[in-house]
Amino acid sequence: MSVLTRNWTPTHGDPYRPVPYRPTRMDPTESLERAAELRRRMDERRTVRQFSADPVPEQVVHDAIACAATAPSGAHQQPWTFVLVKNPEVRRQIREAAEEEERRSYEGRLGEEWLAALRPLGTDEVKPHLTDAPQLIVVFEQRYWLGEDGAKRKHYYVDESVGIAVGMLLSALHLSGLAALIHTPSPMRFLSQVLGRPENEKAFAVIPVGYPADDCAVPDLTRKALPQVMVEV
Ligand code: IYR
Repeated sequence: MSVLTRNWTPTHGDPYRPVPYRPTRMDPTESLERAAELRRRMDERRTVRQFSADPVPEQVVHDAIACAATAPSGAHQQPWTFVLVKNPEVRRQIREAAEEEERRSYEGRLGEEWLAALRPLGTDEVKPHLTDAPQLIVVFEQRYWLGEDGAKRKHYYVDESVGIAVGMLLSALHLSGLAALIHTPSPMRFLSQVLGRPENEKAFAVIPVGYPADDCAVPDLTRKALPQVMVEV
């Protein structure tokens, strides 16, 4: 692993050194236009499980990961690693292990209440996207910082930080014209092993990326309307 990754403790213990922040203020009319357009575009995002084999421009994926890595994080510790899995044999291993776990889950481990919640989504233990989508990102959360000498430092609000980063990743991919799925095989321990990640990292999500297949279908879902998700006090 590169020094850049392992020694990334940019601010720990440093004094507060403020720098000016003076972004150009957006005109409210433009804000309204942009917000409405963004709302419309984001409402078009769908979780996709059937991908075309067509390649996607890899730079778009790199840019989306770079966008995700701008997320706010606890104590600015940026506790994330995005593994772009290119090796087809490694992807085959991930699919095999994930489908093995999912088989047990769908055969009963999840319990009837959970299975009933999933029924309208049409999911099952078969995960072709793990090998067939043109790109696969596995997101790891760094539960703590691990120095090369084995020194450890606590990371704060890791789940929240990585969750925000993944939300930004999904938004960036969608707004760049790509489709994605957030897949959380459970348990996910096999991913650390297959991808050779260090002990301080824990798999958070598996994200196949690509274009929807020509015959792609999605469940007929509705989103809660704004008054159902927002209260004003
Ligand atoms: N991890 C399983 C099951 C699953 C769980 C939830 I919560 C979902 O929203 C969708 C699926 C799978 O990926 O099939």
